[in-house]
Amino acid sequence: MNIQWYPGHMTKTRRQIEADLKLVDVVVEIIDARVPVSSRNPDIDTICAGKPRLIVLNRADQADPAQNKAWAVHFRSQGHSVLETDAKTGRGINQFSAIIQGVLKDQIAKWREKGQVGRPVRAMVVGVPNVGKSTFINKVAKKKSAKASDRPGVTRGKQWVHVDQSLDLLDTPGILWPKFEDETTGMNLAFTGAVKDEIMDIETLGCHFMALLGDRYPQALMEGYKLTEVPAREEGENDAAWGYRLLQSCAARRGMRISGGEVDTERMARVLLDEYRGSKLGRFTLEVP
Ligand SMILES: Nc1nc2c(ncn2[C@@H]2O[C@H](COP(=O)(O)OP(=O)(O)OP(=O)(O)O)[C@@H](O)[C@H]2O)c(=O)[nH]1
Ligand SMILES: [Mg+2]
Repeated sequence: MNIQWYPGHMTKTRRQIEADLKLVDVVVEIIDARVPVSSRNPDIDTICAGKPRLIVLNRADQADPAQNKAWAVHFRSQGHSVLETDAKTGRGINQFSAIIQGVLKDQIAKWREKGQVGRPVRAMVVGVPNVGKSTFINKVAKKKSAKASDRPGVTRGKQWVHVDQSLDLLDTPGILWPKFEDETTGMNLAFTGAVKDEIMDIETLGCHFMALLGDRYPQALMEGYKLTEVPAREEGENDAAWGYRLLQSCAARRGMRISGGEVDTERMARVLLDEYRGSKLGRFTLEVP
């Protein structure tokens, strides 16, 4: 499954981010705790090189708690400051201000020397689509300033949000990059909702996600769809084929049928992805450090 999504508005946003970088003191890179590698945009790394940066491991509530810890340790070992958050409920958000002050410690000391006491920190919030940038900003600001919704591509232009006298945040539209390194990156971004569903074949995506769950989280699959067992992968059977059989089993258990009595695998694929994205199947981290 070769997934690519890089519409014109993302090219435009990329240029905007490059231009606005000189207006900010720090970059807040929000990544998805479920896919901490795939949700790191290499373009953002290139553009923002040289700017102080904070990595926010958002959607921590949807990822495996032990893996969240491991990923935080991993990024810190690379010299990054890391904050773990659940922007939906606000968990972790109250540590944001202190961490930012820490990241900019030297800068703030310099401002003080120059007599610029009380200069507000300006931070640009960047990340892949749908990772929770606007929700994060709203939680930090304690008001619904930025539009947020559970699909990718909601924020369409940049927006400054004034938090208080010490902090201003710049919300930006989510961006991807022109060519994903491999199939897995594209699929991880698709599973988690960073890629628009309309550009993909959802049934095929569902097959691949079923195979991933069958391999790594069979227990969750059995519990979520009340299976007595997960049909075993046959010798040489690929993800698409095995995943399709798993979709059939789950659709049968849920009584999803099309006229004529056949199981409705396409509907099952949508339900699977909806339930996963809606945290109904459990907390899974799809990439390990
Ligand atoms: N469970 C969970 N849901 C979250 C979290 N953060 C954001 N969401 C939800 O994810 C959806 C997307 O959030 P947005 O804030 O619109 O994401 P965005 O990164 O601004 O998206 P774009 O503007 O489209 O790039 C919303 O329905 C949020 O409620 C989180 O930490 N945990
Ligand atoms: Mg947004």
